Amino acid sequence: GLSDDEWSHVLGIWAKVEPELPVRGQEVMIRLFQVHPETQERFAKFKNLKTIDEMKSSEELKKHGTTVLTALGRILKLKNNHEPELKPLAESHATTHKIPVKYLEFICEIIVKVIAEKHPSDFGADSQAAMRKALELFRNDMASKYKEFGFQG
Ligand code: BLA
Repeated sequence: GLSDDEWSHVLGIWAKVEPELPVRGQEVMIRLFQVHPETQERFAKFKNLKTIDEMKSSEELKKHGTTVLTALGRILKLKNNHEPELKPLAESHATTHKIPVKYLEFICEIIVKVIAEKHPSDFGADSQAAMRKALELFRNDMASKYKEFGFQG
């Protein structure tokens, strides 16, 4: 797990992101689809969006981005005790969506980059390192739950 100090870095920057979750979520999803187009294919409802403009004007995509960052925020706030929140998410992602751990790595990296671009002065090296560590904990625990649900990830 993370130390108290690391968690306070993580939750400190998250408090700055929270007022703007829908727009940051939208940016994260668009960046994910741009950098890793194979991820877009996983979404029946988004795979037909061709241009960045189409992506930007999709209310559904913005809604999904909000869902993603809201769920992530809840998990981060539980710190090292995220298991109850993680379990149903791991189950849907293992059995219904079948999302490889690699894709979780892709989106986590993009989340760090988007926050770093928008909050350069509030997201210094220590905070970035703490956030990466928290996201790694999230991914590792997702990966081990995946296995419990019979998905190799
Ligand atoms: C749906 N993804 C969801 C839902 C939540 C998240 C809460 C709706 C409830 C559910 O189906 O369990 C949460 N998604 C997250 C989180 C992250 C995220 C916390 O991306 C990242 C921090 N899911 C992934 C990745 C992909 C993905 C990397 O984690 C794709 C590359 C796909 N999530 C995905 C899909 C759905 C979903 C396909 C269903 C979308 C729908 O049709 O509504």
